[in-house]
Amino acid sequence: MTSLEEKARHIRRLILTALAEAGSGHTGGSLDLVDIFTVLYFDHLRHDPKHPDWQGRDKVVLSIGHTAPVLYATLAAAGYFPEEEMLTLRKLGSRLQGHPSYEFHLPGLETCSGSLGQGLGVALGMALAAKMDNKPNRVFCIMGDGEQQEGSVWESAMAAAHHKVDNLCAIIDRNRLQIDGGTEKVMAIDPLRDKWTAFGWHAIEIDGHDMSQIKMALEMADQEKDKPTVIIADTIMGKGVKSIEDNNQWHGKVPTKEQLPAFLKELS
Ligand SMILES: Cc1ncc(C[n+]2csc(CCOP(=O)(O)OP(=O)(O)O)c2C)c(N)n1
Ligand SMILES: [Mg+2]
Repeated sequence: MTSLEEKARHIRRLILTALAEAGSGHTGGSLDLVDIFTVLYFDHLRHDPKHPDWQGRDKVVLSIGHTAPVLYATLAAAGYFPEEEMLTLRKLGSRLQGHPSYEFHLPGLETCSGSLGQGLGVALGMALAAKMDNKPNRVFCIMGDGEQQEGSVWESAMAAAHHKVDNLCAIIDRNRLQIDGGTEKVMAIDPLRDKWTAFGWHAIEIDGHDMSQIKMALEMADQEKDKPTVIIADTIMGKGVKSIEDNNQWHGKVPTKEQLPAFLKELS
């Protein structure tokens, strides 16, 4: 059986290849979320890639829609659609738009996203609806750390705690970078854990590249009663390719076709 680490390497390769082919997109955040997505889709979620509309499924809302390649590559690797389709990323009419678009009916995609600050409200609506119907579905919302500067995040956070939406789990990609540089320099978001706790959430901090910590945090979130959970995952932007790691220049830059072979070799 392929290990989760091998899966993650494969997903990173799919992402880099698709982005180099597209010639534009967001490499840094897509790569740094791979370990989290691998654990989610290959170890944790209740889902069935052959039946994407199965009513009992857990749902993932990618609030940072610019990191769409990690969602697409993971869905493809899980069997929702052929991996070859990754090469249509960002092409006119493709199901794999630069930011997730529900309009194209991509199997496994739950909603549009890309306008920062909106995903948590959407995920809250899904989670609250499941609770009101007494259904066991859980909803996971992936947010950025720069995204924490959006006021609407905190409106949703307040509402989720008020309604005791314990089937909602937010995961924050704490790579400490956003487009213009360090989050703490652009507009500080620390102490982030204290803020979420003050808003009534169960907050957990982990290393977002340590799969055993990711697994454990997701299990703890499952067990939590009467409170939503936020997992603040410390990550390294561009994780996996040393020469691009921890550099905000790679927020919205892609490998050239000349760079690609060396990057893929690092992940072989
Ligand atoms: C409402 C809104 N404002 C601005 C943007 C443009 N934008 C896209 S990604 C991004 C940076 C977000 O930082 P972070 O959440 O840390 O993502 P990372 O750079 O780590 O991938 C910005 C400003 C947007 N998509 N939506
Ligand atoms: Mg960031």
